[in-house]
Amino acid sequence: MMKKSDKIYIAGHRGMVGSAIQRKLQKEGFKNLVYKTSSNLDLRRQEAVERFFEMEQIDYVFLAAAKVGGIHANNTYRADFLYDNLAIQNNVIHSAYKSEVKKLMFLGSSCIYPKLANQPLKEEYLLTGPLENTNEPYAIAKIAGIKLIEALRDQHDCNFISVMPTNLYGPNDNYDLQTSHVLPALLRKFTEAKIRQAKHVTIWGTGSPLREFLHVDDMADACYFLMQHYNEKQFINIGSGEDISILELAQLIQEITGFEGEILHDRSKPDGTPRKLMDVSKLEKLGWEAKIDLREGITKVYEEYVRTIGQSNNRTTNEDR
Ligand code: GFB
Repeated sequence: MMKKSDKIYIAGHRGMVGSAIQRKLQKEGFKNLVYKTSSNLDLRRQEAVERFFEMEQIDYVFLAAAKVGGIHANNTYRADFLYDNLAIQNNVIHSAYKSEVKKLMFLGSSCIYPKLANQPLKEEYLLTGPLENTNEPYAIAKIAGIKLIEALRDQHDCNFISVMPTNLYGPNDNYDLQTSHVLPALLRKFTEAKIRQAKHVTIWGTGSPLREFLHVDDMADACYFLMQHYNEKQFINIGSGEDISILELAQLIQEITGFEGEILHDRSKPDGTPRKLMDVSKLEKLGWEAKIDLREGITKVYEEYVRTIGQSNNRTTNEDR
């Protein structure tokens, strides 16, 4: 069990996932938290990472640093997604082992599963078929991370674990329309369309792919729970156990934002995996389940997003004056 005085390093604390873990640990009363921004410590640089771990003598690591993005970013920056993620995770995991970190949690993704795997996705379906092409580089990197953790456990008896969260959303998400995931992209598109009183919003692909979404605060809660209670070699899924189609998601966001126009499709954009629903029975058996319902979670994020737009508009006005 982590003690309140233990030194905990959250790699990637400025991202949506790392910042949610930071909020959770602070709420639980952990004070000895270590962070480094990427300009202070580039996790792709082996020597720098080794030096950092030697100096800091860290007890626990949440490895949430990664190059991430939506379907278009994954498919466009294929070399970066493979190289950056392999470099980051190799350096952090290996240095954590060398400096005798008590426990490390490696965060992966639901895209590690074969494109056409049976649903819901059970942990044992890993490497039973070909991956989805649009995110193959990212998935290969994450699978390498899982295998490195397993091998370190086998060879050196490290208590390192891996968790696989489903598609996430929440505060500090990326709203860039070219590189973001679907949920923040649609929130932005519908909000802007409503403000401009546009006649339509265009979503990518057919709208038929099914996706499962989990609020990042639920994910952080699960990570905290698993860091305290889970010590197995087998990685474990984190999800809500429910999915919806992209068109249904668009309609839900349309309703939340109050946009009254039409939804159009850009069919030149890829659909990606037809379905990615996690089997969360292993996690539920341990006593954890998601608490934030999708409509409630999106409404909260929408309100935060609108506040941020308001703040940046105010800033611009003040600076203009
Ligand atoms: O969230 P998303 O980019 O990634 O897209 P994946 C999910 C689905 O939403 C795809 C559709 O079928 C998209 O075509 N979609 C509709 C849109 N409109 C939009 C839009 O405006 N923007 C975006 N981005 N999508 C990623 C993987 O897969 O999910 C990563 O590439 C990772 O490796 C991550 O696993 C969680 O769910 O398809």
